[in-house]
Amino acid sequence: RPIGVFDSGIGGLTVTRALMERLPFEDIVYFGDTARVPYGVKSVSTIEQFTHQIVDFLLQHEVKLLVIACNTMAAVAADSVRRRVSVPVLDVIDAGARNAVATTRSGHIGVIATPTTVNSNAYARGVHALNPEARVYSQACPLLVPLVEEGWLDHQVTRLTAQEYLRPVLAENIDTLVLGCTHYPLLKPLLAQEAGPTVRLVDSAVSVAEQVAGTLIELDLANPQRGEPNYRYYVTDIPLRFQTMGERFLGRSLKHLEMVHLGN
Ligand code: DGN
Repeated sequence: RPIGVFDSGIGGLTVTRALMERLPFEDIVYFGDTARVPYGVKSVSTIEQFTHQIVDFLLQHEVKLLVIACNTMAAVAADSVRRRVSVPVLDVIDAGARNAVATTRSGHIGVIATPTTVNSNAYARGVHALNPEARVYSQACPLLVPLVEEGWLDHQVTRLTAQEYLRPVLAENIDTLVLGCTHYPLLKPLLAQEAGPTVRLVDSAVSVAEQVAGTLIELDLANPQRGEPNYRYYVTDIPLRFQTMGERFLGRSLKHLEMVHLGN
């Protein structure tokens, strides 16, 4: 049975990529709600309703485990998804927060994310549940998502923007910086340079892939076959842009892409 991965749009493909690299024999079904992205500006009840529709769709595909790849959905709807389904549900925020606590030495952790994720305080809650002494300094970076989607991954404009956003968190002497948005792994080289050698980056996509690997072993759910895996992608809007941009996010060609309609 496949792993189900979902996101409000295209960004969750960075999580899918991390899963493909960490678990090369697992089948994956990806769902991106491209017709209704961005979720960040919507109310909690709307985001929950959309999320439940996606979860129901993926359960029809008999997924053995769900990964909430979108930080915004994880921040708002992870608990209600866990109450609804019987398969394990892992999410980028829980995984990123755990990894940050394991990584930091000074206890000063920076988090960069979209405004909705920062306002939800979900990373800080996740960190404090594990280490109440830790200090979390969050910074919303609304301009980074469009810059990544434009493909300006090593561009002077992106560098200056990152410098502006990072200045206040770096001033807090952080030793760990959480990339709390699906799009930021593509900026890792630039962010690592701007954060400097004393700051370790925590990639939520890699963190959740590691958690998935552990959970599959723990629950004896790993695919025993060692053949070519099956990857499928479902989106809710015409997938023209998804195809070209998706290959950049995924780092490989994107096949078996289909548009579907979710009920309202
Ligand atoms: N997927 C969203 C996140 O991880 O926060 C970012 C994309 C968006 O805001 N449209």
